[in-house]
Amino acid sequence: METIFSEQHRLRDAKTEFFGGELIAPHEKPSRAEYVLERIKKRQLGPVSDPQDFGLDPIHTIHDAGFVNFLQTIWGEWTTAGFKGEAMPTALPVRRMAQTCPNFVEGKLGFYANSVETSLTQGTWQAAYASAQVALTGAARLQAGAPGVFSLCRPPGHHAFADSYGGFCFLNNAAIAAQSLLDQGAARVAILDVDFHHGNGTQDIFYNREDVLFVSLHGDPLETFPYFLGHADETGKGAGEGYNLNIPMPAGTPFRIWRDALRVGLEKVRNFGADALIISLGVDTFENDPISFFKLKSDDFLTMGGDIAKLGLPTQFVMEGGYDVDEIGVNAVNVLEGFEQ
Ligand code: Q9C
Ligand code: ZN
Repeated sequence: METIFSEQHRLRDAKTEFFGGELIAPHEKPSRAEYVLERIKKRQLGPVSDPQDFGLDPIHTIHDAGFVNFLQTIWGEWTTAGFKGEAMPTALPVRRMAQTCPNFVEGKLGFYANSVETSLTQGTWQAAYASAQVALTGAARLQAGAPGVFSLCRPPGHHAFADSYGGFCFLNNAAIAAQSLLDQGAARVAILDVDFHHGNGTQDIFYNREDVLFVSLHGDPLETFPYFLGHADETGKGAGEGYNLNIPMPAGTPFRIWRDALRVGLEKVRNFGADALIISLGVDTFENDPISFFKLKSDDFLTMGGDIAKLGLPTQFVMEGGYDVDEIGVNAVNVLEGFEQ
């Protein structure tokens, strides 16, 4: 399988994540992608290619123009304002407050944030832009007839909404790839999100639509991030009714149970009649993940890939989360090798 990868991911190298009332070294760090790449080379998975540059237009098919402009300009505004640390909001437009974008940088951050652990830094936009191009290039490979491709995206994307960032995500790589497949002629695209966390941004982007099916297997949002979306009764709206499937699961879920949920999700994709499948590939379901509570073992990721392959659909894997950096390479590449076996 071919991997699409950009060195530009390193430009996202934040010093801080807001966690437990402290500013800690981020879980989402450059070594994550390097370890996955190292494993790809060790296992000789296939060629590693640079992305093409498709520009901003395909990003604007998913994201609000004001939000994209915010991501491009916020670091300059933050430093101009004289702040010393990395950019993060202090006030959020929650229930009954005005939903108007403020002029001052601190207010803009609150307006465009959906969670506040993720700081904005110099280079974040450039890395997020490159990550989206990695996703777009993978989609182009599927369009050209590849049966499978791996977009080694970093930073991840599934917590990015059309107009908000958070959860270590800025641009929604999987959503941008799905829309580009549709714009190149696919009639129906399915996104199956196997990251431990609910893909709240992806769900919201396609919630009213019948041409993109979204299926997510994740930790119950009553117990874990992103908390405010991902319940089983969220099934889509309007024309999109029936095209969203959430399968939340409790702490301690082992692969035996998780695999039953995968079977249900894959059956939903099969009945949908997708032309192509995008996997939001987080491996934070791993038993030793530092911020998650499922119990998958490294071998289970091979089985997962094999189960996905049985659908027989052109499949693009888009990297999302996974924070046990020592094992992220083995776990992610196991899914890809399981798919190809
Ligand atoms: N106590 C992705 O996996 N913070 N994002 C969790 C845990 C945010 C995860 C706090 C986790 C974001 C792409
Ligand atoms: Zn995750």
